[in-house]
Amino acid sequence: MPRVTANLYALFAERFRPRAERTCFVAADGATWTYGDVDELSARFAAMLRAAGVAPGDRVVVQVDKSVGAAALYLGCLRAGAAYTPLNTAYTPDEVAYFLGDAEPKVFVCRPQDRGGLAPIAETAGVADVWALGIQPGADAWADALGHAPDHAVAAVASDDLAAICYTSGTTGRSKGAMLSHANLSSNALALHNIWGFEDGDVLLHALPIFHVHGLFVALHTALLNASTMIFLPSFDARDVRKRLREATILMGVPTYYARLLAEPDFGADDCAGVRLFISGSAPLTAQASDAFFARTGQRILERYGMTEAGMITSNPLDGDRVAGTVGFALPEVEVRVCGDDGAERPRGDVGVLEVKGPNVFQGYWRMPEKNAEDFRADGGFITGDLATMDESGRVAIVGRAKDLIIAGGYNIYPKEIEAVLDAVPGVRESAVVGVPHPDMGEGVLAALVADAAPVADADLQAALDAKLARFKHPRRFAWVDALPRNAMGKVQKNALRERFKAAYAAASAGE
Ligand code: MCA
Ligand code: AMP
Repeated sequence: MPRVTANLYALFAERFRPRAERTCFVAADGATWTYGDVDELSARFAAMLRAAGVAPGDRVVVQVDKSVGAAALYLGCLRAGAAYTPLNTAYTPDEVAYFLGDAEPKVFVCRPQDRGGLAPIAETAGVADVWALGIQPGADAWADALGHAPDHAVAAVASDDLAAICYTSGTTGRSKGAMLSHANLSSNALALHNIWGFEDGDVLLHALPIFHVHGLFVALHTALLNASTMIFLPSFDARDVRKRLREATILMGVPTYYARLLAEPDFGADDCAGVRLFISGSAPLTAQASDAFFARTGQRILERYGMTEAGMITSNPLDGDRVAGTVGFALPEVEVRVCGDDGAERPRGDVGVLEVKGPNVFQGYWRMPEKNAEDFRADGGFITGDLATMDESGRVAIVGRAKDLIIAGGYNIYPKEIEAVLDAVPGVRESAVVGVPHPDMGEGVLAALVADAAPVADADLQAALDAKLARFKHPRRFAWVDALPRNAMGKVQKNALRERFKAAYAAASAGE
């Protein structure tokens, strides 16, 4: 039954409206917006969306730089009941074409500088409206929104109606849209706000991108629920973050953020005096990094684990032991189990695939019934593809991945997608892409290739990648081999490739 109160925006508004005069966003240049300002700006974006014919359930695809306007557009979509569909700004026009064709949005919002190139692509995909939204307050679509009278209505939705579709690449090479409902997002936000002990006066240092779950949901939602001030930086820069830490009480980041803070030789306890909580996730935080941070600052980073399809799943405790190398315990109302391929639970301590069930688990992949049939158990448990152990107390450690996935700087990179591009280059017989240890990004991308005759020039491989895939997915090294190592079943042994090339990759990357 559709209800206004099921709308995630209604939950935020209930929490922050009594504190409307409080500062919501502080931008990098010091400009501020109160909660009242943001409430009104999102109402103007909602009015503009409605005027464009966006109805509840319609998709709005957004590929823009981080700004307060972009955050207000997201909130406007929630108010209008639209399914917000964010895209990484690094995606190429080729990748954007796929997302527009798949999501079939009513409106596509891009950066002003991309509009000329992307508008024809949107037209081909049948998108009715293309808007440009830049970072300049009051310009472009932001100015257009200001020309609309605020429409404070909040769409009535059912709790399982879609609030967002977040694309994640896939092991098959085709990106999948994870459908997240209002209840998925609100249950997760409430749980995190509770277990991380948000309190009055908390200030969040927000340096994450807002096109992924970490920055858009985990960080933004918990702060909105708390009517907290967010120091809203356009991206992560270690020097800026270090400076702004002095005004913050909480920092959320991927392990690369902590590696980069530690790379500042004199970074230490003085920088963190006012911070009560450092949180890490999206990729494994090594015990070494956790210990080094503790030694330098006296603070133990709280590591948590999640994924686009389920938001946050486990977390180390706020009070109690934060154990390096573990991701803690299932969130309240979330059930995790470590299973064999048959779905039967493994004895405690054994390695298996982590499965998750609960109000956080998504509604399935957009228009992919066959994937949904594969990835869900009959009881609603979702098979994460992460390898884990669980001890007697329920504490989980992520020990590997059953899925062929590389995580660099907190971004997921699926080898299959890169192999498909490389295999299509004339002169390449076959390729295998693996992740090898990288000191800054966690993992780095390496491609092993077999030539038809002679190796193809790096520039030709690069040109093929440039045309198709976002820069962060590109292999940083190409290694030509006589043959790919295969097991008896003919499957490429990626572990063998990883072992073979990790030392050479580390040596070549040193000092980069
Ligand atoms: C940039 N580059 C990368 C990455 N980022 N390469 C691999 N992996 C990356 N993540 C490349 C660029 O293509 C460029 O290459 C060069 O590095 C420098 O780019 P630049 O933009 O200057 O990089 P940066 O500003 O130093 O960014 C690195 C970063 C950033 C700070 C680690 O990527 C970041 O903020 N990551 C956060 C990702 C995140 O939010 N993940 C959450 C996903 P070239 O010079 O050759 O062109 S949500 C999730 O995973 C789940 C739900 C969870 O649990 O949270
Ligand atoms: P994404 O698809 O971008 O949401 O990335 C989700 C994946 O990131 C998970 O399936 C894990 O493989 C990985 N991940 C997230 N947090 C952690 C963590 N704390 N430790 C290890 N892996 C993590």
